[in-house]
Amino acid sequence: MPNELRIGMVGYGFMGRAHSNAYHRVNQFFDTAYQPVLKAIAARDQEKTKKFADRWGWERVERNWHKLVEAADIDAIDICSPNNTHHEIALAAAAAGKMVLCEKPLAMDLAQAREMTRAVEKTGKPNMVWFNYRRVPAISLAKQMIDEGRLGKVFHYRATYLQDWTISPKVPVGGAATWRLEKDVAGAGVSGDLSTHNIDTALWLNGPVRRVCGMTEIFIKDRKRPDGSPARVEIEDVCTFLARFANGSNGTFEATRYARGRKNKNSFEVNGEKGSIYFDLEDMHQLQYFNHEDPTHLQGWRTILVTGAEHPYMGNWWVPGCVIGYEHTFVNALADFLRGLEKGERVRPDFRDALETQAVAEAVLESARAEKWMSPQADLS
Ligand code: SOE
Repeated sequence: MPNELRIGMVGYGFMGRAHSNAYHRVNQFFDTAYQPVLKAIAARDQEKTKKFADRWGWERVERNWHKLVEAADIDAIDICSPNNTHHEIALAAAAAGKMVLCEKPLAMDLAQAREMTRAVEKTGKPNMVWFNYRRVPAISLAKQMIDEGRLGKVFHYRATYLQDWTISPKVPVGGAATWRLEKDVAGAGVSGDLSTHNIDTALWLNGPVRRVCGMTEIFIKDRKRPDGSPARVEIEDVCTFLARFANGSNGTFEATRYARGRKNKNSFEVNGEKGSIYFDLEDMHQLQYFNHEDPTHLQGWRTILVTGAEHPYMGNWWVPGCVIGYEHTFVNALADFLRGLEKGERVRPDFRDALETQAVAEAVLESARAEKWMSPQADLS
């Protein structure tokens, strides 16, 4: 009989759906000693929350997130609401002794991220930040290959996160998905929303970043709110930066919502002494690999179809060749979290890892403002 992990979730948007789906699916595909129970949900609009709860099988709706945090029958608070709510909810949940799971980016800024990390660590309970792309099997395979030494010494790390959904001046500031353009709600622009995904993956694959030099731009400075009133855009549309990693490699990062034709191109290439790898989320079941140790007459980039039982997570899904998708990365992440609970092991990325990511993102913005190199300062002291 599995142990119950009773979840209280805040938010019903894009991530509310992705997480609800993961809570339902995880025990159907992974054997874990813990089983999530979709206990209660709270979000801003009661009517919509009720509809969401019915559709996704949440047992009850609470009037607000405070009620979730206070509830004795909830073990873990999952924060899927917009960025400006993460800090307050995480601190309250930690003070109530709950486990905390939080969507990315962890916080509005580094000061908040530090406080949140201290608070959840004080509870001694597990915590996690949903940087789901680590759980793309091809990205996990990249990590495995790097750890196996297949690339040797790394020289270059090159990441992009390209989208195109804000090019039209008609996209409003504020609203269901467009709160991402509102400074008071999102905290930052693409550096928080997109670069943090690239940074999390890079820190995982290539280790700490020592120095960054950033450049940002706001292409459309005047937009409208959903009610038609004028809104000045205060967060960056594009964020490009150079990075020096502690392992001596050089990195380049580019995130934008103005790359016409690119919908969710989250990609990276790593070039090492012995080989290279390349990944693109728009072809997420593949990993490209160049092995310099192949006989010279056979050398060339090969495409690994990452769908076999020998590949990370894939033994829990379908037969070889049957691909999985975006939503499965959340199921995989949750499976890892539940296994961590079972074994009493740290599951990453946690708040401490997300704090490191936040520190890099903040250093990039400071660097862009000051037009000089900066060092990320994640320290908790
Ligand atoms: C932005 O468009 C967004 O929805 C991000 O917020 C998600 O984190 C990303 O994975 C997909 O794009």
